[in-house]
Amino acid sequence: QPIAILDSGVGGLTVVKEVMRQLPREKIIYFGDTARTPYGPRSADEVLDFTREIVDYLIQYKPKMIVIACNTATAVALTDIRSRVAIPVVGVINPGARAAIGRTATGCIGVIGTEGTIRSGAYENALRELSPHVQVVSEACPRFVTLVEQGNFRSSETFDVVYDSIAHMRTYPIDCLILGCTHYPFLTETISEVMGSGVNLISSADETAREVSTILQDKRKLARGDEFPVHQFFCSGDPVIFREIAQQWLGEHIQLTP
Ligand code: DGN
Repeated sequence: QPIAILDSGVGGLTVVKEVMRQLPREKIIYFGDTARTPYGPRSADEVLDFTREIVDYLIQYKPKMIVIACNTATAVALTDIRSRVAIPVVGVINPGARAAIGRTATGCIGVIGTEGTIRSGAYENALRELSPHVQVVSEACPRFVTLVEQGNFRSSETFDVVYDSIAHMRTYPIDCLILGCTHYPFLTETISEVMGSGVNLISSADETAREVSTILQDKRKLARGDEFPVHQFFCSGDPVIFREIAQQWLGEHIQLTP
């Protein structure tokens, strides 16, 4: 049985890469809604509808778990999707929040994400629930997703956009910055250049993959056997750019169904 992973576009591939690294025997089916990306500026109702549609599609493949590898969708749809399916559903917000609380020394945590994620307050809520006195500095970075969907990770334009969006966060004693959008790990080097080496970047992708692993272990549902699975990728929009980004990021040929 596969693990189903979904996102508004290529962002969830950051989670796929970590799941592949940590759990190489697990088969993955991935859906990137590239025709309707970005989700960030859309209303909560719309994002909820899109997420339900994608889950209904993926469920046909009889997955053993669903990973909502999109912070924007996790913020508005996690509870709903959990109530609709009988398998574990993992979101990307709590794992990142937990990691940040575990690592901060200053007690001041930065969060960057889409407008939808930041507007929802989901990270502040998750962080404060874990540690009521933590200081949270949030910033929506609406232009990052477009750059990533274009494969524009390391240009001077990208540096300028990242600088303009988050350099001001350095005025706070932030020692952990949560990359609260699964597209952002593609920009790790640039974000790190802007924030400086004293700031620990927390990728929701890495932390989520660890959670996937823990849940499968607890439920004794880890894949066994000696074979390495063939993963399956679907995207709703232009397959050319999706394939290019996916192959570059994952470092292998991918089987893509447009
Ligand atoms: N990758 C998604 C996230 O983590 O929020 C959102 C990207 C988008 O559609 N704006």
